[in-house]
Amino acid sequence: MAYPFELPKLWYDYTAMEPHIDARTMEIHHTKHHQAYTDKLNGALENHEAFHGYSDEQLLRGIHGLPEEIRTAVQNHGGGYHNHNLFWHVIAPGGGSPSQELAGAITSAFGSFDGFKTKFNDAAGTRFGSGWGWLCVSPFGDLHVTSSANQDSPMMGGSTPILGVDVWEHAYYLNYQNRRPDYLQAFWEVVNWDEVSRRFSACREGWVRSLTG
Ligand code: MN3
Repeated sequence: MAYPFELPKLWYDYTAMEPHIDARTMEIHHTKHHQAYTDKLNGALENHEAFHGYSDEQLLRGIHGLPEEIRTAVQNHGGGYHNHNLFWHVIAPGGGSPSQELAGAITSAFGSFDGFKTKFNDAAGTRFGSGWGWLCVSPFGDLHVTSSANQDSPMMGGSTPILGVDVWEHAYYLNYQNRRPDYLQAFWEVVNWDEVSRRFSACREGWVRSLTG
């Protein structure tokens, strides 16, 4: 995907994640919030044709090389565009479980699967204000958990996110109000482990490819 960026279609209904994520939240999140990031990213790039051939991933990885007048807009709206693409892919009705390869890497990085979940929930739960919690693969192939502010992408720092949870209030407020920990608990019920495992394999194999498609 490159300029002009388009709002991706979801392969499931807005009701698909209920009761964990309610349909109204899904619909507003996709059609209003994600659409706004898409439109604003396009707006920022409109008069910068030199960057029209680059994917959102390439723009974020190269953020420090962008002209100053569009750098912040691409960081915010390109990040928002990319992060939400990832989010829609890494959730699915029914959940599933990690591949053997990913499960082994999680155990070796965090001691146990529960240890990983605790660390991820802590990172996402304690992110002050708006942001994201992440499971990332470093350029050297190892897993780590982190969080980011606003729509900042771990790709700006060279890591590749393979699982992300949106902790902006727009992601959970209608159903959970201020109870972010309850939302984070419910999130585990809809993690699309097949997709997270696929992304992990792709990183491990060093594929140069867009992870948004
Ligand atoms: Mn969001």
